[in-house]
Amino acid sequence: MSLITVAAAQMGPVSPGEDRRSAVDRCIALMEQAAAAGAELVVFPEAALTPFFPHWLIEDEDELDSYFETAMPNPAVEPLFAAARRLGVGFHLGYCELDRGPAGKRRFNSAVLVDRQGTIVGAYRKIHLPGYAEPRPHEPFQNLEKRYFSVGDLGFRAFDAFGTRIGILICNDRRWPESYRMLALQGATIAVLGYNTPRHHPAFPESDRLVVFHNHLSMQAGAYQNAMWVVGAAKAGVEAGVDQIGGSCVVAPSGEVVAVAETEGDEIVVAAVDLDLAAQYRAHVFDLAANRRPEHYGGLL
Ligand code: ING
Repeated sequence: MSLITVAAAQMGPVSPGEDRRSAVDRCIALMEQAAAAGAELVVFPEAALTPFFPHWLIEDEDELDSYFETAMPNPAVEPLFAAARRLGVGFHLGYCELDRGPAGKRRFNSAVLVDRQGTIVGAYRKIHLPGYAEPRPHEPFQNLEKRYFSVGDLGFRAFDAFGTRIGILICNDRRWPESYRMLALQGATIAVLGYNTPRHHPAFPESDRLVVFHNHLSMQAGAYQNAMWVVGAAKAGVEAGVDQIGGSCVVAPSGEVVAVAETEGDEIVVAAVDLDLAAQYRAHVFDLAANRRPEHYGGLL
């Protein structure tokens, strides 16, 4: 039996004006709870340090930049890395990244995977950016991810960490089967992800009644069809006027939700991840190497 105890660290709203230190202190408190419950890996949400600002139009460049981290770690986040080292707990953190590389100033919706020594062992930049670039003033809130972020340029990758291979996804990625498959083809046994998901879809209100179902359906299907565990952590509750779902969970390779949040606030959701179960499903149901032949798919997949 090869077990890793993981925790999805669901967060309630990060209020506009709540400074990074407050968000980081909440993350540390959740990490301490998770460590006390035996967790070795804690998964924080997408954009864990700020409100999900793509929900409104920001036209001032400096104001927009204020929601981004220019380095990871940095002085505001360092206490979380220090807590990880103190507690011997690794973590995934979603945050918004300002990159000033050779390609100039670029903004990404990003995440890092940090091992139990507090070392960054993996990084990812969100590829499936939902929403739109031009604001829709008639809608009650926006999703301006296509305006604020560049498409991630790091690809889908699995990282050697915690004695296995762990892949990172971010929010909308979890709805696309290709996301999990790209990780599974690289040997990932666990996918970790955070999300900010409104309860209401302004352009498709007919789907609102199914938003919680679709959240778990996406992760359950991804887990089962790729013989992997999926750990999803929500930023939940009414944040800057937008009601976001919780439902943070741990999903087994069987597709079963083995642990799920009960609140819409700060809450840890702990489960023992059995890597042997992923191996069983890979061996007996989804043996990608033996049974998935690209020629079956006309070169399209
Ligand atoms: N949020 C939402 C998500 O994928 C969304 C956007 C909701 C798209 C519902 C489609 C349907 O959960 C982010 N941040 O991607």
